[in-house]
Amino acid sequence: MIYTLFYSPGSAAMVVRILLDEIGAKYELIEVPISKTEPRDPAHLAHNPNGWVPALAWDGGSLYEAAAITVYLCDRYPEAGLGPAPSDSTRPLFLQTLVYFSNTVQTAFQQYYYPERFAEHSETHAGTQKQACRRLRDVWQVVDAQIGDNSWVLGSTFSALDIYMHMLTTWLKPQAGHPDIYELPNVARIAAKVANRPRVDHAYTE
Ligand SMILES: N[C@@H](CCC(=O)N[C@@H](CS)C(=O)NCC(=O)O)C(=O)O
Repeated sequence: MIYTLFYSPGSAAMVVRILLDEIGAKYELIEVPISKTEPRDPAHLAHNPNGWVPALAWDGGSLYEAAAITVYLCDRYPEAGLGPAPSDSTRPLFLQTLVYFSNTVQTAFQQYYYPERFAEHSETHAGTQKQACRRLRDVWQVVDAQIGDNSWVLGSTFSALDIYMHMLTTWLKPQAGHPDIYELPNVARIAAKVANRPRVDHAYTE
């Protein structure tokens, strides 16, 4: 099977690209425009009507939402060891954290990067972004406390959560008022280990 990944460098599609690499799956990357001003590629819209990346397509199916694709790939390729099986004792924490990343941490980033989706008038956008910075600090603190002294997000086992979290840290802009990763020592420790993985390094430095 060959997957098609609708993709943009540095975006939420990075986790999917890296998971495909870690799995050893065959895929083609289709780089699509995602800026606020550019029209969307119709082939991309056919798989995600929102015009967001990632969208993953294969012969006979497709899926969007980074967290959903993460669960799909982990379950579809259990031999890659990227996520716990449904019967595993760490599965609840895996699902909870993945949904928290997608639903809460990513939403706080969206409020910063797309303030016009959260506040009607342009003169209120700066205030919306300031509020997003506070929210980012709060929600990242929860992640850092959850990790504590653990080696990986899930505890003692590396998983797709570590790759997902590393991707989220690449969106932090301390110069814009986001928390600095060094305020989040447990997050920083794991993100640094993930960044050193050859497939992650390759995807981000290409
Ligand atoms: N909930 C979606 C959000 C994906 C998302 O926001 N992707 C961004 C890039 S990081 C995007 O495509 N932005 C273009 C837009 O929002 O129009 C997911 O997790 O897959």
